[in-house]
Amino acid sequence: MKIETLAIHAGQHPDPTSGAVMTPIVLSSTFAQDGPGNHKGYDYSRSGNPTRNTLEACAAALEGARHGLAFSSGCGATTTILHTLRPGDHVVCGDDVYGGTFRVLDKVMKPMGITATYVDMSDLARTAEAMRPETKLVWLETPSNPMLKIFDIEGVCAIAKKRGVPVVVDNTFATPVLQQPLALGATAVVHSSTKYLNGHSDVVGGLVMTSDEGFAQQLRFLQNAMGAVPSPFDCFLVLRGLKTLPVRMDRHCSNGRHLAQWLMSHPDVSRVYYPGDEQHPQRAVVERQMKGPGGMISFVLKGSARGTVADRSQRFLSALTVFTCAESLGGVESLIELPAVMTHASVPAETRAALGIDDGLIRISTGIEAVDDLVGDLDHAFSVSR
Ligand code: P1T
Repeated sequence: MKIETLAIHAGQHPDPTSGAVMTPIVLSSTFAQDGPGNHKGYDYSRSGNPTRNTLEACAAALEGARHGLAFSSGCGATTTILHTLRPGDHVVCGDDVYGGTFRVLDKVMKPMGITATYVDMSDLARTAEAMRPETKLVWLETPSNPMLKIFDIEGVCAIAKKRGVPVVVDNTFATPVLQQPLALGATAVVHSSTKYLNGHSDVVGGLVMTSDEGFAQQLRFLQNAMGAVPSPFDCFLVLRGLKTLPVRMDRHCSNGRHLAQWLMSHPDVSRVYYPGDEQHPQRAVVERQMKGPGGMISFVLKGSARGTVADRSQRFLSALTVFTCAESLGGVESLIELPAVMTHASVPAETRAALGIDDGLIRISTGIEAVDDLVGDLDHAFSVSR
């Protein structure tokens, strides 16, 4: 079945007791046992819950995976995966990742003896050079947050596979509608389901999908042992959001394309980072591995006589009324932020500078509103911020 159908039906059947078409929210923390150890497949909701299992099955189907595991946040999913590692192990990580992913590697895992090397994976030779005998995990985001770099998933997986190292791809920005990392050789896919998968900015959640039996078993153990599980209510909301994911992604892509083209030709913009840009340095990879460019755009304003570019960016964001200045992305509403001050403040200033995350860099999550209203809002902010 195609992804539009799977998003609505995978893992879902009318409830056998009532015929309810929509998956019931099973809030019970515990489940009756006919006798000790004799139960209907559920004993305690941290270990397993019917609403969560339905979400996990649907999400797995969308990524073409055998297993799905739901977590209380994207960071909870990331942290749980990183706990498959042991002191002395090493991670090769894409150089441009969500600030919270960098933070957990640098501030939580490093003191536990798990180190990471950050590498621009658009250079596959440098990626191969970063691998060490003790490398036990490769981690990448593509498109990356917030510079929208594109990495060749198949190329990175080939390097890792030669050494028997698993590859985890954070597919939050692309979603399975636009990119399917498991089919390109990745061991597992991780999502902040807070973003496009839920799509309505009313849940914090994470998901991991994999077809690797050993990895799935390890994660299932850690999901229960570490306990970063989502509530059944949140699982229901993400499941509901998934039903419209393919339709929403179409609109995120078309609105994003329109805004990016408008920004690229705007005299007040000095630089646009956008996977759909025909001049994107990884254009060939975008065409090969993505079905569409997504709705994320980063850009830099030109300065004005009133101060630095960063000052102008602050004025620009404050002048918007349809866009909301907020962290996060992937919701139906358009959001805008300054990564250096907001989502990527935990990345050291010199690393940010090396990556191009200038203090004035602006990141847009294009929503699904009427695109003319979005253009009008930006146009007004350009004028008043000059
Ligand atoms: O926020 P949480 O659900 O814990 O997910 C973390 C996370 C993981 N991976 C990517 C690519 C992400 O973008 C995020 C969260 N990002 C934001 C909150 C943001 O505004 O970029």
